[in-house]
Amino acid sequence: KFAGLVQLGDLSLPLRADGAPRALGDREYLIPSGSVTVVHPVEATEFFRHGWNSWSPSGWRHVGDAPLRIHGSPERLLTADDAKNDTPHAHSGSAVGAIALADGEILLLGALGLGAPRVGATATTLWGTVEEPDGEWFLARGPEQEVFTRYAQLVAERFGAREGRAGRVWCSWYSFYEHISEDLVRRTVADLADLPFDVVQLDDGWERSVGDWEANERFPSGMAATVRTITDAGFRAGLWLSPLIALPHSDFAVHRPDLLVQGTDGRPMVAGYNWGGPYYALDTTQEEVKAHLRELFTRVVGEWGFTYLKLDFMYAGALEGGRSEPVHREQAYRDAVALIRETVGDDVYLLGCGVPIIASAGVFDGVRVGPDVAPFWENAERPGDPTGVGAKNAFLASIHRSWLRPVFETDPDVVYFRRRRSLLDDDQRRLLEDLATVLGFKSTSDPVDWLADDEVLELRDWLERREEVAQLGRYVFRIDDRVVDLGPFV
Ligand code: 9PG
Repeated sequence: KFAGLVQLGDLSLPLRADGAPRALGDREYLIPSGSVTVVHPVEATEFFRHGWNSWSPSGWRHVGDAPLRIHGSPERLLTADDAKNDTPHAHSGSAVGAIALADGEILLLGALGLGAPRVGATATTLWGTVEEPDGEWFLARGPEQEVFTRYAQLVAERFGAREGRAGRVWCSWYSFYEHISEDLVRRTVADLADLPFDVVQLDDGWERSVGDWEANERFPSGMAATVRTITDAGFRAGLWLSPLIALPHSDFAVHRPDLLVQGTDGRPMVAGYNWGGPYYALDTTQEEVKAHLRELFTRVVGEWGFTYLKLDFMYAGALEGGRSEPVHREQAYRDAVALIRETVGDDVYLLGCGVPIIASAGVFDGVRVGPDVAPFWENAERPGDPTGVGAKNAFLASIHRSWLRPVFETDPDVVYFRRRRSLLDDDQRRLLEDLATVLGFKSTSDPVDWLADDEVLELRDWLERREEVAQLGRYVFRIDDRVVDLGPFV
């Protein structure tokens, strides 16, 4: 155990930890994993809260205000954040947190390990805990962007960072939702053919059931034929799957409930809610499940020919529950993704969605860093849910994760160019465009025949541009010669 002072530049702060801190530089320390408390020098200030999975809320809050979290719905909390470590009356988040100091600098505590690390703050302390010790803590003080970037670089060093680049992606979800078919894909792809997209990605709607990853009746020619439709037009073929979950009525869950993570009641554990009900998680520590995942991904990549995969609802593989092997939940998750990566090889682009963020470093090429966008700004039916679909929530979460760019490509979700079938005004459309430019991931779902001529031009121009982006402040960026202040939208 350690109790003493750490020197961070001209600040001398009391620290209690499970082991002695080791100075990295003038204003940086590595501290053994475990419990950490550091007394910070400002009374009332802001705390940076980092959400556990892709959809979880991230952002700055005044310590005197109510904590940033999902309130009022245990179902939403289970699906879109780390329900096990929720602190209804205290500020806390996953893996990393920071305090804004009076001089404009920050004090950051970030985990360089798994074990569901948690970071929180009170008016006088910044604290860290873990469910299971792994790796180390990074404690640093300095200018905001510099310190976040330094943390991201250390995460990349510890977990690895991949080279995969998505390029420009067309995704079926935010126009057609589940109503896709091979005919619709054929027509849509034909219209996209002279636009500079790299990937055409089919989203949810092709499969027999979540859990049963075979083509449904709307894809009678099979998935290999649909891949040919896409690749013949000159695009990489992408596919959505949520391989670690199964719906209760799926053949998988009905026939092999023993392969699911078990609840304390001796039934499969509910891992979250979507598609109008609960879903279960596969117990990825079982040999039969590993064999199932190898077979699935060999088929999707080797037989069907997809080279870009959006793997969704992956956090379900990182929940606490009854597994056959006693491995920590975040390690079980990472092992499962590593097995998928090993099966598909290095050249397949893996986009993680609904993934635990830090545990996905080094295994995913890209990661969704916010909740779903929608063609409207706010969802009035879901007040108090910062993970509710909508452009505002997607923007707020994503912009507070742009610092993750050294770790993987950061996907803020699609940009809308269409004015029809959308309630977004021109400023909001432009905001999503700039957000995607700043985060470095360009995608849209607009079918060409939903776009007016000037909207097609705007889309083409944006896809073709290779902007220079520089960050000038927390929400201020320079995109080529234009200074863009996103602050007014926060
Ligand atoms: C397909 C969709 C799209 C989308 C994904 C994901 O928090 N939630 O309950 C929640 C549910 C669904 C959801 C996101 C969050 O959508 O993000 O892009 O692929 O699945 O079903």
